[in-house]
Amino acid sequence: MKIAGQFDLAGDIAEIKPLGEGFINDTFVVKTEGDAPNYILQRKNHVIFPDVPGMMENIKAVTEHIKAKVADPMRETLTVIPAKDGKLYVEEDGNFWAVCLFIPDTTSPVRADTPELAYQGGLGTGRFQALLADFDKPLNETIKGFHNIRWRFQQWDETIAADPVGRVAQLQEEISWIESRRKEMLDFWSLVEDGTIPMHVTHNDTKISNILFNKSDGSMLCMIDLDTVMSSTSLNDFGDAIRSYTNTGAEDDRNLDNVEMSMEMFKAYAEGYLHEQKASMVQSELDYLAFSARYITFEQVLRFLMDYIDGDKYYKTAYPEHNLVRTHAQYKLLQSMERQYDEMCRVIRNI
Ligand code: ADP
Ligand code: GN1
Ligand code: MG
Repeated sequence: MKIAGQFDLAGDIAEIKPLGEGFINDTFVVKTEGDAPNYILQRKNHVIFPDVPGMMENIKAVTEHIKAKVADPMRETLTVIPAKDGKLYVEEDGNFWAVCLFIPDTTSPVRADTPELAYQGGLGTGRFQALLADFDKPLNETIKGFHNIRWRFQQWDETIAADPVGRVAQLQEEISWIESRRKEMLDFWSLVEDGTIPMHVTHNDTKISNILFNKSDGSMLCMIDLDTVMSSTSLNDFGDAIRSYTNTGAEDDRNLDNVEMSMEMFKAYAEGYLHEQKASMVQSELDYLAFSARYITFEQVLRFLMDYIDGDKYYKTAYPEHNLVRTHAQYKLLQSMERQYDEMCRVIRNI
């Protein structure tokens, strides 16, 4: 209440309730009295995002850019609500808080149950990138080297060497999953570094719970969770979405038999994404589109395992082995992608 009251809200606060299952921030819905709009209040994790003011500037700039182009600017992108002092955040006791408008009559599913939903998700990501294709202001790098596997390997090497909670010895098999793919992943990233694969403004966290769909007809509406909007390769957005939308199990499934990459969902998502993006992509992007799913899923295996080795400091966990369970489930998904890779490439070529 004390925090929410410092933002420029229309209407009096009726209640504040926790929401969502993000791994990083703490999210609340602020309900107001009467006809006033509701709001989303978030405590931004400033350990993970060291420059929250810079991050909020990014979000403001990107959403303003989108608003100028869409038919329904209050629903098709987030609306940042400033504090009463005009800042885009409130800092209190070392924590950073931000508010945006709650967009009603939407759903944010945690898994894709139908190809129609996957298709809509692909449209959503593709459209988001298309709307930002001409965004030309510099963006702050909110997390250093976020999808840069060379940087991730540097962190990885340091974490393995430090072994702060003594878990490395028991994880030799899992560590070999990472090491055996080091070269192919770095080779891919070299193409981004040398400019063969171009940079764009990208979302960087395109899992299904980071997009809102219209409740009425299931159509895509709005990309949310814009904390990681930065300059990167647009392949990462495709790859991360495929990691999420095509998984027949949960990201942290204990039953690995549940986890496979669904080719049906892959095809549907790719059709949606390419519907928006095909015309503006260069050949190198098309060539590596299917690979990007393996790249990001590999990166996710590395990040979950690295956090487990590091003593679970990054991701919120629900139980002590959670990051290891996530590692195994995402590795199963990666293997499923590797097995079906030729077919994934064929699907992309056919579209
Ligand atoms: P986190 O960074 O913790 O993942 P998100 O920004 O993704 O936080 O928000 C968590 C959840 O809250 C989303 O998955 C969605 O269900 C809901 N949500 C977030 N922003 C809005 C919004 N503007 N309108 C409606 N629901 C939202
Ligand atoms: C985190 O914040 P959230 O829950 O949407 C993470 C992503 C991971 C994802 C795995 C800033 O996303 O990179 O892919 O968990 N976000 C950050 O579910 O690290
Ligand atoms: Mg989220």
